[in-house]
Amino acid sequence: MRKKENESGGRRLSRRAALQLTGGGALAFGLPLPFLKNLPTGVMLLAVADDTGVREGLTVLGERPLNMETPPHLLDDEVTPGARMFVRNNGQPPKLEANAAAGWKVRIDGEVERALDLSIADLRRDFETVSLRLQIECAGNGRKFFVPGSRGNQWSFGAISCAEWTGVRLRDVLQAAGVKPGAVYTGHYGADTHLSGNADKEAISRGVPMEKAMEAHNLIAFAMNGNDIPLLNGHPLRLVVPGWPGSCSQKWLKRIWVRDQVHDGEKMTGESYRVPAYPVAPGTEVPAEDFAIIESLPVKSLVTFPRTGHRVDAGASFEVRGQAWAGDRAVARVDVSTDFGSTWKQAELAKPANRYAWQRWRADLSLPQVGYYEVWARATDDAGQAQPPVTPGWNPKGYLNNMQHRIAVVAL
Ligand SMILES: Nc1nc2c(c(=O)[nH]1)N[C@H]1C(S)=C(S)[C@@H](COP(=O)(O)O)O[C@H]1N2
Ligand SMILES: [Mo]
Repeated sequence: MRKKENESGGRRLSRRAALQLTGGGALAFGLPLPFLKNLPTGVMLLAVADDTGVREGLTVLGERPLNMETPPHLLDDEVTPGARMFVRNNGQPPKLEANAAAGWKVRIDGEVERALDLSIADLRRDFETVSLRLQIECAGNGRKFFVPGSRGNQWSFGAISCAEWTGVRLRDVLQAAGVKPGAVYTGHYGADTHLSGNADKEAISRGVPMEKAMEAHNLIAFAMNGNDIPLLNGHPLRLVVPGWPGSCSQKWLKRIWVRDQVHDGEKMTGESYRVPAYPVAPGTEVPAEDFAIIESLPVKSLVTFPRTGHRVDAGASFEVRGQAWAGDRAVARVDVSTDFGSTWKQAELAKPANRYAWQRWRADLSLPQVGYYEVWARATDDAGQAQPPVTPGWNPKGYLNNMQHRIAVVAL
């Protein structure tokens, strides 16, 4: 196999190698595969064959499982394209046949009047199809900045997306199954496999309380941005439960088990997606019984333009812009500062395309004299909660870091 370095230090596939990998498919030509060397064949094939191509410019945080985040300047699109979606895998993505969608079924069972086995054709035929722009953010986004740190993917700012998802309402499907009065929680299952290869273990299986499950914006989605869902983002069927930890949005969805108790699947217990129920000093050992399950994610924003390191003329006006979101809440305002938070200027803030879509913000700024500046952005939600300038409440696994994002700008 011919090897060629690209600027990110990764390798490019030769045309012949790409043909061998994809069995003749043309998807991988010329795409960089920075992680090629260490990937087991199955994942490599999936990455090569993913219909977004290999996601150029994303930062690979881990290869097994494959995890990548999107630098803020690549999150400037109002609707995140597949090629710029972060990827968070807890296990090994399923190896899918080309026509996996045709034979796919999802089972709804447990505390329901009638268990349902639904194909994607059934979902399309029996339920109203809706399209919504929905945020998915990993609860560990920002983990990298906690001190002391914790194991797990060292996400900085880029484990967030807002794509347009098309599917049916989870609520409508649950109602068709007939939720029994004893229903407490959902439990979600996907077709990916545990890293150990043990078929009896789930990579991840999380859920939400019935009240959240019945909220009208949760989708069982079969399309994204008007196309098939990319393989790495859950093709051919996934849940999207916006505003809560991304881990509630099961990819490669096979089953929703309606539980008569709080779901106790993989990564529902212990320190996974749970934080101390009260504020603790950094590094504290917290007793197991004092953890609470994370629900809505906190208010947050990004500066997506310009890219950090930008140069402007002193005194000249320049545009800054970005995205803001607030879990179950809406963003009420965004302010920006060029003097390390001493003074703030209110940005223009767009309404969300729909509830749970992120909100675009922009401001015109100028820098008084030649020198080094930072642009800080601070979003405030409709309950008056604003982003802190530094890491908020420390917790053992480094969840819920909604500190302000800042970029460097140099005035010349
Ligand atoms: N089946 C399955 N679903 C999953 C995961 C997974 O590992 N397997 N990861 C979850 C986590 S932790 C997050 S943050 C989101 C990420 O979605 P994305 O990879 O499409 O960006 O998917 C969630 N759904
Ligand atoms: Mo996540």
